[in-house]
Amino acid sequence: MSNIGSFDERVRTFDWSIAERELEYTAGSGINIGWYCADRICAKGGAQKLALLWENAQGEEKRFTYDDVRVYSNAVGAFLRRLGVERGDRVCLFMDKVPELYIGAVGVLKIGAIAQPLFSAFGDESLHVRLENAGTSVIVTQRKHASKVRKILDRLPQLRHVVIVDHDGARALKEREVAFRMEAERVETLDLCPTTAESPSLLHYTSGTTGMPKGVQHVHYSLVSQYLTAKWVLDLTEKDIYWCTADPGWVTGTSYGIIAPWSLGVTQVVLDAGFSAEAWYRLIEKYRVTVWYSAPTAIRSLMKAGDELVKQFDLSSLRHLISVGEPLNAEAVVWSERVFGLAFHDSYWQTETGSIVISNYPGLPIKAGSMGKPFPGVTAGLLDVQTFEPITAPGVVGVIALRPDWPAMMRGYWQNEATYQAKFKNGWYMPGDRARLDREGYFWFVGRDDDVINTAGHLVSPFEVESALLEHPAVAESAVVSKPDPINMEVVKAFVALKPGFSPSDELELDIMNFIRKKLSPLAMPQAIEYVASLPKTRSGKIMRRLLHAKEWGEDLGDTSTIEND
Ligand code: 6R9
Repeated sequence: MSNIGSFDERVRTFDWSIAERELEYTAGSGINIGWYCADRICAKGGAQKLALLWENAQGEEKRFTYDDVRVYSNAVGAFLRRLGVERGDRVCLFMDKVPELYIGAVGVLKIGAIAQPLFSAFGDESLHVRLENAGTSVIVTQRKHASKVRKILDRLPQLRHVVIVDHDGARALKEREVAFRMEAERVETLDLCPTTAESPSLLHYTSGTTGMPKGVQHVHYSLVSQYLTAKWVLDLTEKDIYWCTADPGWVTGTSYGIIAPWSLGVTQVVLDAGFSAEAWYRLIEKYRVTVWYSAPTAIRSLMKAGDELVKQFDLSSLRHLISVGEPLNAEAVVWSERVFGLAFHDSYWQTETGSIVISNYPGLPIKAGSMGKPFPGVTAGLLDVQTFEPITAPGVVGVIALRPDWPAMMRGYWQNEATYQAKFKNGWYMPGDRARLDREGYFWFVGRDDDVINTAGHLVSPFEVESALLEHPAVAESAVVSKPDPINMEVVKAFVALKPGFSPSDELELDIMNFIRKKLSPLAMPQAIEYVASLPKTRSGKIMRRLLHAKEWGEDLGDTSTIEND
């Protein structure tokens, strides 16, 4: 079935020029992801092929051919240029999974601007921090999200325009707002920005342990990795109907939800709706989805919905399943094999790596619970957690380390060189995760090497939640840790000490939860709040999150000798 041939053979003969040749790219020439995702496919005879099969929760449907993607991305590019957007400017895409988000990203890239996708459920504070940090000059959004932008406009003097893609014209536009209808005109030609390999393409914000979210800077050359990993790991071919369930607010939704499928000329399906097991199976049945890229939380939710539901649908079109974002538990692999007749293949990577770096290859035996092996052309190993010396013995836990030499590796954190440099040691890049290696070179994920919370595959910074909690009138101090959860793997839990004059109550708990949901996002909202008189701190005054975390997970508390107030 597969594109990839023998894995061992691929490793022996690997060279990134394999992808460059297929993309007809030669070093030093121009490369523009936007052009590759639309114009090139049309030029190769794919103009009438379907690029996007879209539907939403209300049952509205839309179809776009590659020629539609080409002309409408031209329209977006031309419109932004008229607004004064120039090469290198940051354009934020803040929308639900509407066609304007996918095609808009292609348009932004065509004019050499930097696409900054942000998850549409972000609240005003999450949005503000990221727009301010990036110095974003234009935000493209929908009516339903515009109020969040209005709230922070005063604090964002550099944000020149708020483009609304579904303005009905009936209501008055507010300050800095402009209306734009992507499908109003087929714009046949657009001067493509002559970007080259190292020209910036996307800026994706991701959460870290300390400090505010970091903007991960990618370049147009990332295409080379995204194209080849999609071909070999996702096993995408021209005949496939592909469904990537990720939102382009996160990296999976851009690398493998826009760039990879469209540069390969594949037809993809997008469902702009919340999760429902029934709706998901119906979508697969209706569009005859063949390749499905999803995430462990979704798989666990499907498991919970039961085997009987699966039987009500004809899912026989499916031929390859891949998962990303969190540890894929062995039970989920065994379950998918039983109900779909296909095992989910794990893939491991992150915002910073831009493309898959470790995975279960098609054709390579799956060890349920393992992430698989490094992609050919990616050198991965483990380093001792203390000395950073390479570990070769099987079974020993170490930090994952990668030689940063594949095309999609980030080029930096936006205006944060120190944090970027701190991710490297002796020529290795450390993604911040721990794993074990077995005798056959398979990687087994152990956990994060930091305090970042992975809830339903989305990274949440405890620091960001703690900072937001402090803005609540009742909160004196707080500590945020993860708490185990059967579906989402982890959820956010907050320990809160109240200011004098406030007393614990269920009402206050709800109020605090909602406060965070609105300010940050539903993902960052604590699912549990525990009131405490004070928080455990080190003698130097640092909150001991580690201790609270260990309690939540029923782990050994370790060395507590530095605690001030037991
Ligand atoms: C693509 C994406 C990255 C972090 C990563 C790790 C966790 C991702 C995983 C996995 C276990 C897998 N992660 N894939 N953990 N097994 N297959 O998810 O990017 O949002 O940046 O998250 O997610 O901790 O470092 P991002």
